[in-house]
Amino acid sequence: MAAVQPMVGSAEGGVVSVAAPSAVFVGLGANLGDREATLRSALQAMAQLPGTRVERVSPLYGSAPVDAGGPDYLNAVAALATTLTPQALLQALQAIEQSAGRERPYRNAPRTLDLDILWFGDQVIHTPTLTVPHPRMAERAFVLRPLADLVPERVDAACLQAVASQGIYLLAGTGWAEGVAGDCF
Ligand code: A4P
Ligand code: MG
Repeated sequence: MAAVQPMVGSAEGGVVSVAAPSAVFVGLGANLGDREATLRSALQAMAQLPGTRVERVSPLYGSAPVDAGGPDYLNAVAALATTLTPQALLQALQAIEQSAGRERPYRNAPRTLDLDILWFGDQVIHTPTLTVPHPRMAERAFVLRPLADLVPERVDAACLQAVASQGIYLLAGTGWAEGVAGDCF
């Protein structure tokens, strides 16, 4: 039987935190503004969330827009450990997107910052506001490549091969996020 975890309530009465941290992978993307500075600020903001550590950050990639227009993206993936619940983390990530000036004129519009929850521990979530694993991650080199840098054993070689034709290029090793993540690299 699964252990029952102590929970912490929010001012609104919802559960926002549990005792044991979950391993979470967050996809970061930006194709407007000072993209690298925005991604670094986002990592710093994630590291300051309650009960949250940024454990590792992937290398930084440039990528041509997939199913979208506009300038090339910068993309990366961060591995977090957090005691926040999935919904509380989603809300916190959306607040970080907003503070980076995110606008949503239409689906897949160019954006200053996009933060997507890829995996949240081994949870499978289907709510009106949150789907985990992220439903489009397996189709996207800009997610799979940096994810494979962090956890190669969890990214299927055939899936990587299937997206190999998508335009993606390495821009910087893990040093681009120096000072934000823990000491894993
Ligand atoms: N939502 C549901 N599940 C999740 C989740 N796992 N993580 C909901 C985050 N949000 C999730 O997202 C719309 C709604 O999805 C949210 O309100 C949340 O409740 P959004 O970021 O506001 O809008 P969006 O951009 O239209 O959706 P999304 O899911 O971010 O788009 P995609 O599918 O991720 O595509 N090409 C390159 N090269 N690099 C990119 O980063 N990104 C996209 C965005 C398209 N093409 C790209 C890139
Ligand atoms: Mg998003």
